[in-house]
Amino acid sequence: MGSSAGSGNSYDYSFKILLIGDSGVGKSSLLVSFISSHVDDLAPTIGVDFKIKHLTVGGKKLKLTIWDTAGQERFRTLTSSYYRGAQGIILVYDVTRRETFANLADVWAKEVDLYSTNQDCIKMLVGNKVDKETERMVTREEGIAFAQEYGCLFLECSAKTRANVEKCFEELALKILEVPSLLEEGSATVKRNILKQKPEYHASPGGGCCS
Ligand SMILES: Nc1nc2c(ncn2[C@@H]2O[C@H](COP(=O)(O)OP(=O)(O)O)[C@@H](O)[C@H]2O)c(=O)[nH]1
Ligand SMILES: [Mg+2]
Repeated sequence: MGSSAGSGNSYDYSFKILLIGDSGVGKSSLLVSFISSHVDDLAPTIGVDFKIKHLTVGGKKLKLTIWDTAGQERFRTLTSSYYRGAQGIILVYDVTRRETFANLADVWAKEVDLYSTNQDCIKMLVGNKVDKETERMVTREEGIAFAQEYGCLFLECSAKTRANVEKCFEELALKILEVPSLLEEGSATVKRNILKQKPEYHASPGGGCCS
């Protein structure tokens, strides 16, 4: 019931959401955990590029296109196109690995500021793997402090137990819905009109790759 597959899905808004953070923090697992309602198999994942999830938040029907890396974060080579046009960015660290938390400030937050095309883009800091409480190396208070300093939302979650996973995407979506400029970008009506107005496309004679 309520499957999000198929083309018959209508929606009020469509948003692009990114997952970023060090390799191994659980970005792909969070995505899988959110998309499918059970996580049997938490093997290390290779990237999936993106997945689409339909959900209703705040009375609005949303289509979330959630982008995951294909492992390029290992080489710190996420490109500007990955960031382009995102309305929401989820910055993930592993609460059991301190360096993944430090790298958010040293690396990822800087990239976000450099590349994100929308100034109003909503950011959310997520401390993952809270099921491994005995191995915790980053306190909840430290997470809150960084989120305040950086001006973003904050949650701790577990892709394994699914604790707070849905909440994380829903709170982000709710916040995006409060920002008029982001709403406009994500509006289904606007998108349809742009498509209608698009002039006929003529391929360049030489078969050039750029459009
Ligand atoms: N215990 C636990 N392990 C997790 C959790 N999330 C991910 N993992 C494991 O951490 C490893 C890396 O996860 P992955 O999703 O591939 O991380 P990514 O590189 O950020 O995409 C995998 O072995 C997962 O099974 C979690 O919430 N709890
Ligand atoms: Mg991954």
